[in-house]
Amino acid sequence: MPFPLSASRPRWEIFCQVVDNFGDIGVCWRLAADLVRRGCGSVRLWVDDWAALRRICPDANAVDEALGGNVQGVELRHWTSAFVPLVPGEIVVEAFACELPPAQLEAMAALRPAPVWINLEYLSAEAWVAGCHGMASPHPRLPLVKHFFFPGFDAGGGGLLREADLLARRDAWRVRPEGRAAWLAARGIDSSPDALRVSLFAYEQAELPALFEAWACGDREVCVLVPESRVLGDVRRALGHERLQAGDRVQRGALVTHVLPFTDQAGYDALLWACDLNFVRGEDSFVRAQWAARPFVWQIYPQADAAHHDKLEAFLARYLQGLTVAEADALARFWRAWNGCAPDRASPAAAWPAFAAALPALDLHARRWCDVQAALPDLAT
Ligand code: TRH
Repeated sequence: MPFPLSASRPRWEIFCQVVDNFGDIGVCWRLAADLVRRGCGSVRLWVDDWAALRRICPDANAVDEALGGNVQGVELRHWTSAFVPLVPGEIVVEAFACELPPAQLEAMAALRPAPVWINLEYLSAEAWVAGCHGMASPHPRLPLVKHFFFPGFDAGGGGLLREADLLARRDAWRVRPEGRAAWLAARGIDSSPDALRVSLFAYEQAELPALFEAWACGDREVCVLVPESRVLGDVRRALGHERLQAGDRVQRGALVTHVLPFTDQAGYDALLWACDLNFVRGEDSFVRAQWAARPFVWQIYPQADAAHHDKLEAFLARYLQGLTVAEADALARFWRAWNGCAPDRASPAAAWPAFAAALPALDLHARRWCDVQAALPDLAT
């Protein structure tokens, strides 16, 4: 996508409005930090929800919310209704169609040459994405042109966020004693070597108690690591433990559950790397699970008009390629059950045995998928 850039190390300005949950700020903070680390220029990140930023990036606790400040080379600014523009960046990114304040647009229009203005869109595997990536949208009144940037899973889209050293760090962490073994020991996670280690990051999930019951009654130990998230209420219900909180460990038959505190993004990567199967959600954790190169289950962010079902199917259509019919069926049936859209209304508990049996094949498949995606240019590039 040819963007006319006037500077080799431009000033970037990213605007992020947190709609719900952590995905929006998760993506924006990751992008901002990645650009700085790669030496792509200076980056200013405006965030409307300072509390959400602090959870994703605990270093922001040291920054004065009113004044803003620097974390990992990124200039953090609180975007409030009293917004006053600074000298705009040469590249201005509005994330996920958040509307730029009128004063910002005026300031951008006064700049010569006009800034490159990018609308970073949500990730989707749907085929129409390639046709819309890079599309221009001139401002109706000001001399500014906005370009749409769509992340994606093939060369027709804008790629996925992947830090340059991510996969090398992951592999080193998995084998070094101070990596995975130390991480598990520090959390008191003492699962047997043949246990299935599962991370569970999810929205509310009414079907969880039945799945936990299936795991508790199974032959193989299932060690579930649950970072604090919206699913915790269902975990409490499933275990009959109303006060369950971070730091707790509960055993029911073959099921051992550990609740973990919400960590920074690096800590969340470690959780994914430590597990054999990852339940993820939304956008950013969904992508990180793919870089973890282990089987995963995606809970898509629900949309009112059920548009998310099409997005789920679009990803499945890509991801299932290369699996046998039986393996593909096992994965698709479990994923659909987890998202409440199985055509036969199967529950995750009913779909679990076939999915569990397919895990060795899905493990190889996850590695292959990761390699194919890693061969494409990443989003920051
Ligand atoms: O929080 P999400 O549900 O975000 C969603 C999606 O982005 C969706 O597309 C968007 O429309 C909606 O919000 C409003 O899930 P997601 O995208 O996985 O973001 C979670 C972020 O939290 C991700 O960056 C990983 C991070 N995280 C941590 O940093 N530490 C943790 O302990 C955990 C569990 C997550």
